[in-house]
Amino acid sequence: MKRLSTTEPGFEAGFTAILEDGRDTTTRVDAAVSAIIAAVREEGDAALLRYTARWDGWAPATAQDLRVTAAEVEAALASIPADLLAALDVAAARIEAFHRAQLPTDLDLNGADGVAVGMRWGPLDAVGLYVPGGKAAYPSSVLMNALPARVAGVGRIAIAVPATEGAINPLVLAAAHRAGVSEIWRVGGAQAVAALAWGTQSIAPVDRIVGPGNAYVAEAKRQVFGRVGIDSIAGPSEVVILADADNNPDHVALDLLAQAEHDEAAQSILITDSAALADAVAASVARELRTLPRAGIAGESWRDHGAVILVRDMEEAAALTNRLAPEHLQIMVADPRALFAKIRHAGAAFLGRHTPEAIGDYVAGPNHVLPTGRTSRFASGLSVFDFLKRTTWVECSEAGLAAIGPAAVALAQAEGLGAHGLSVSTRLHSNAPSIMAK
Ligand code: HSO
Ligand code: ZN
Repeated sequence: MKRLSTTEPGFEAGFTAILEDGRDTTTRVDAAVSAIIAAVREEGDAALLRYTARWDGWAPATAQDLRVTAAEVEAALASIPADLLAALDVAAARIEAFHRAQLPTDLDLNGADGVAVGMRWGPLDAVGLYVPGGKAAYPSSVLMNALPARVAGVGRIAIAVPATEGAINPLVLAAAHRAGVSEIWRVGGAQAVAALAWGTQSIAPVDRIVGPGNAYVAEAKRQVFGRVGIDSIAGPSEVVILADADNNPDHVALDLLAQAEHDEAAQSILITDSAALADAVAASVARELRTLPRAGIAGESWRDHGAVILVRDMEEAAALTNRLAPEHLQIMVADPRALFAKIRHAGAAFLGRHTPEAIGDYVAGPNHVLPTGRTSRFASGLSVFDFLKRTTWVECSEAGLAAIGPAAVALAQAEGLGAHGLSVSTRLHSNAPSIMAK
């Protein structure tokens, strides 16, 4: 863990090192991935069966075995304790409601000049959601990815999730069911992404692929981009916590560790104007690391990427936060909204002393798929907008065309595009519509 103070001479160098901490250690797998995609495009299901047998530890006999049946989903639901299903429901209802409130309205500008213009929102037809297998399969992420698509009105949502020995985490199936997913395929890796993008005999192609995955999945999404849309490629998670002296150091410590336990490459940063709090939090982190189940991962993240930054005042804290542009930001001060007003770059903010980031991971409502690696400078978290697109429209009356047409003709002439000019001017000078009416 790095300790910095803005009053010390070496601060700028230390802070720059944090900004440039290249935490994404994705290995290069582009050649392997393009071979997998080529095989799926060429052979379809046969390639999926072969790769599944080779890498997922079970051998499907036919492509039908790749599809999770309704009976399997029912069995998964029956195997989950009622209180856990109820928790899933609390989360789903809140996420759904928040995303429903995001739905935009169409534009319909009825120009007095006889030219009406507008913009109409519409859902994508089909979306593929990749869900990692094993331990990285977060049911909460299934809700966060699938519910916005559902709320946007996407007709078909297909999930791809690798199954170890043929089995899938029942809570993932329950989350998919609750989110109204149409199809679940027991297939993973780059081959799953290829199948969703290009289609096979069994799996119909989708229009956009979202969801996290390992290096192969991320590279496959990059390679199918253009054929289909993709979401952003997520890097390791991070949190910045702004906290004044009036905080319980154990709360702050656990909030830092909640991020650190995701990944050895995760980054947790405390920025405070209280040296006493900084010391107490550092001590509490060390204490908690003795008992946390994922202490290995969290400890490594904290040691290699963690930081405690002492500032003169919270104004300075806001300025540093804007340079960090963190994925998650907790603001634990007396007037969090006033400080939040000074923040320009953060994927999601958690305001006050009673709002740990973990509440946003599961049940608050806003999406937990957020821009990492300082990309909140230009990117935003997942929302219904990722599953909607816009069609603009124009409708000219005869008088409207007469009013703005000559300007189009002049510009067409300047661009040397004769047919463009004529397609407008011929309408300006012809009275064909009134002849037809006679
Ligand atoms: N904090 C993670 C999301 C997550 N946490 C899922 C727990 N489960 C990235 O925003
Ligand atoms: Zn989390």
